[in-house]
Amino acid sequence: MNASAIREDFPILNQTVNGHPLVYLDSAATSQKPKPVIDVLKRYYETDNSNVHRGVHTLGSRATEAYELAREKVAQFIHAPDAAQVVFTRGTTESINMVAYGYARPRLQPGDEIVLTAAEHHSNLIPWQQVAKATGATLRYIPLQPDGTITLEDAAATINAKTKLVAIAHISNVLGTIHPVAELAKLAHAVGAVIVVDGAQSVPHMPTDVQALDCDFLAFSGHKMCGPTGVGVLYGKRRWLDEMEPTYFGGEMIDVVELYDATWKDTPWKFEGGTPIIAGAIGLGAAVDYLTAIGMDAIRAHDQELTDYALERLRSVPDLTIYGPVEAQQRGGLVTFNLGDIHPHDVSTVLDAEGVAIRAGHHCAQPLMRFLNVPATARASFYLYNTRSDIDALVHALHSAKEFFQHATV
Ligand code: C6P
Repeated sequence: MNASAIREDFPILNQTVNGHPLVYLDSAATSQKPKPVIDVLKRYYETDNSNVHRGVHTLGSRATEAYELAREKVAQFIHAPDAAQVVFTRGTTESINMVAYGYARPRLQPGDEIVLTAAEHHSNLIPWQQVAKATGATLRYIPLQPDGTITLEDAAATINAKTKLVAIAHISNVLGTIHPVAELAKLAHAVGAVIVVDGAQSVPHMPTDVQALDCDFLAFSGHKMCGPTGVGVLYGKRRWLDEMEPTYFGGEMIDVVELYDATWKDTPWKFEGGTPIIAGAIGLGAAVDYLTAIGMDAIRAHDQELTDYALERLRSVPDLTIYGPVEAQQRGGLVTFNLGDIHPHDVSTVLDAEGVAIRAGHHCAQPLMRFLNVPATARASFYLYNTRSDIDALVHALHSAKEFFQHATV
């Protein structure tokens, strides 16, 4: 994979920020968009824009065809058995909430347990807290090791006959930890529970096969995988999607409407009430084409190579604490750290002055910050357009930050 050539596809990267070439290391928050995706969106609005599944005119047919083709592309990308198992949503957060409201709330009751980890993003935590409050179910946490990983022994001890649902990120957005989802699915299924996988950080960065993982639900966002904002996916096993009630009611999702009752369309359209995210889905389809042409294995290998290099180079920065597993093979393409006792927001501000964009804060994972015993961290995250020189720029900027704050405190 030639990241330098790939960079050329991303017009936004070709600019200076504060007098320095932009070094974008915040793809875990949102990725940049390549020209082919931008072009597809532009062409859609210039030539095909119309509502879907309604009009019988030519533009309506074109838009509907493009929208449904995008569903097929996404299904192939994650190896879903059937495109009907791909529901377009606004993103990971909405997808998980749909499972919480449509699957969990009607089924769970007092005595039931929901298993998760303290490393979850708030989007894969708060919906389950709400389910627990509404149903009387209990939340149980698989303990974290000091490096933020979990062990299968602990998972097996936490998942028991009372477990009805396991919810876990495939890759943590803070530590980069890759969780053993396929093994967790086996543990969940052995006790009759379902597993909900938060794929926000994994689907953009590694090959995903929902059948091999045997997950019951998978949630992810288009904007972290070269697609537009405002579109995401809920994949589900056909049986669950068919049994689940829709979350939103109104136009588009109905079959027959009477004065006092109504029936719904089939899966997946019953979940897509109102005018769906047409351009977003088509843009996501283009992103899937783009990533597929490069190859998800190659993207994963590139992430790993950069993470390895970053872990090695960052060790040269005095006073830098790196969180998470030490081996790049155990991580996604990101590194989370703190520089001495300098607040990560200050670190990020100094880095920005050198054109280096990273994220600082609690990363929507406050319980994990408490586990790490820090208020916040800084995070550099990589993607297919990053190169070793981006990491060199990060390391250089961190040395500058260290020097700046040393002088500031004297
Ligand atoms: N994490 C980050 O900078 P949405 O916002 O719905 O597209 O994705 C939510 C989400 C859920 N799970 C995980 C593991 C995530 O990383 C995210 C988004 C961004 O880490 C924004 S907080």
